[in-house]
Amino acid sequence: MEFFTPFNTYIDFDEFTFKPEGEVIYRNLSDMDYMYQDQKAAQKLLTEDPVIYEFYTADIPEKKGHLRPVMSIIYPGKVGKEYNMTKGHYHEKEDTAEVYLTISGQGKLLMQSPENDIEILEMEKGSAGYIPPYWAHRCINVGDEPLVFFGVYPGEAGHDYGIIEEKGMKKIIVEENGEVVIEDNPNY
Ligand code: PAN
Ligand code: ZN
Repeated sequence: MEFFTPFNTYIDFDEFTFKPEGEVIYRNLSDMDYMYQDQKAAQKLLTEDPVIYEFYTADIPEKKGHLRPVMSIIYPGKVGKEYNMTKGHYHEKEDTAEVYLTISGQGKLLMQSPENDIEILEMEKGSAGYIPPYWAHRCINVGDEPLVFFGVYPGEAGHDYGIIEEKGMKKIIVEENGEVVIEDNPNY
């Protein structure tokens, strides 16, 4: 492995800045509108094309031996009755884990095993959710403020969005009469 110099990344826990910024990725609704159940609501919102979430990564090689820190911010909101969420993915190198430390907001960490078992962890300030190897993971903002979390994953993990882009995950998280409800994905 090549020589690498130690360095700090600074996260502002009030302003949610991440410095020095490596790559910043913005996901607008138009990047994932097909992932929401209510296509009428999605198409209507597309005229505004809101940023659903953004994430900040440090400039660290995507290679075995390294660890990549990431800060993600999911903005509050819904598409129809479905809360704003990340696309979700399996790691391309499936036997790699990840940890998500929630900095602010209220969310759900939805995970799905290769056997299609579902596990859901609460995300709230101070929760450090463990995503074991092989589990797909998606975060859902069920609150009314930004859901901000810091993650660390192995450099070689890679991201596989394929299956989730095709049919989503087995469960969806929606608002029903003001309550957060977990439902079966009708398209699954
Ligand atoms: C995270 C995610 C980030 C965005 O850094 O990549 O929260 O979610 P999507 O990748 O599903 O769009 C992570 O899990 N990295 O492995
Ligand atoms: Zn991941």
